[in-house]
Amino acid sequence: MGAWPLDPRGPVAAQIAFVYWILFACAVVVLAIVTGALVYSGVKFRERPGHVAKQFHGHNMLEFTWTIVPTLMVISFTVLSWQKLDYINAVDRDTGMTVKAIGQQWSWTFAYPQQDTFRLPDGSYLMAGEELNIPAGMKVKVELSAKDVIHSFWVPNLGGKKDAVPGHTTALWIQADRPGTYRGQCFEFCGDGHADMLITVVAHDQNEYATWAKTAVDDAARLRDPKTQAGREAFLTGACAGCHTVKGTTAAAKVGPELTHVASKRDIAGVLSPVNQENLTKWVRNAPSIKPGIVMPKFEGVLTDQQINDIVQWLLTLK
Ligand code: HEC
Ligand SMILES: [Cu+2]
Repeated sequence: MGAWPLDPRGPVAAQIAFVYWILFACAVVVLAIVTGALVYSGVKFRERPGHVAKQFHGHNMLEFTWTIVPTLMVISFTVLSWQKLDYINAVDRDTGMTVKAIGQQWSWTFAYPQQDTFRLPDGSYLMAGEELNIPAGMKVKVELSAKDVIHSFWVPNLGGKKDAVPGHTTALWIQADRPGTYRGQCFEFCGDGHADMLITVVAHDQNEYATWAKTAVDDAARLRDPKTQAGREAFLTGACAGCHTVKGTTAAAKVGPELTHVASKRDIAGVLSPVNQENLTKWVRNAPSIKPGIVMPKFEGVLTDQQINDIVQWLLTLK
């Protein structure tokens, strides 16, 4: 059914769907009884030739019933919700793994635990944008924070939503029953790019998770090679990362195409080939002169020649 809360693929979503269906069923029953009684009385007691509509006031039994029954219903809903909230909010109970999700306009960055599995040769730990990879069947605590404005983390098939607030840490937990890809969305309007602030959770078979982590760490290490560090940093901290995605880094924006494997492409933006140092330099210096009307601005005069060269050297490693 897609990214829909009533198609639960994990325990938190399942509990929420359970409460939803109970409330929904009760609401339908109440609606049927109330409208049924209304229509029945309207027809049965209406004024018509040979029948005068009778007026009467007060009926203790009826009034007692329609006070007590809704009160009991509301109390049971409250008790039920409290119970489920206790389960949903128990982020630290039997947690298998903790990841940090940092929201910024307009993407999420995920920081994996400081464990050997996620350790890069330079001593840092795996961080990546766009995709959160977890083992299936494991309770994963997600610690939320935000860099600029309030965002909200929501992957409907896996769990409830929670705000990510600047200067504050909040947390929720998710768990996927089976391996698969689950889509989510920032759920707090956070500016122009809000609709593109997507979340993808990929759940791997527990036996294959270590293999995924190894590949991700190797890729990240290649991206963080000290020889191309200057270019990588210029790319990630500058304007480029505001428009482009490079998997395995914090660049996860969607305005321009993904550049994860740009060095293996046959051409640049369909107009310049091959993809080599000379053409990439031309492109980054002044893309609009090569492809008029595109959103990507020229960087000639904005970045120094050295910075452009560094960035191009790094792009050339994105095979
Ligand atoms: C305002 C958004 C924006 C910014 C900032 C931006 N780009 Fe782009 N970039 C684009 C768009 C849009 C395209 C696609 C153009 C097309 O194909 O028509 C593109 C295309 C590219 C391509 C070709 C991709 C391909 O698949 O062929 C490269 C390489 C590239 N950009 C590198 C950079 C670098 C390096 C920077 C930073 C110095 C940067 N971009 C900054 C929007 C942007
Ligand atoms: Cu957001």
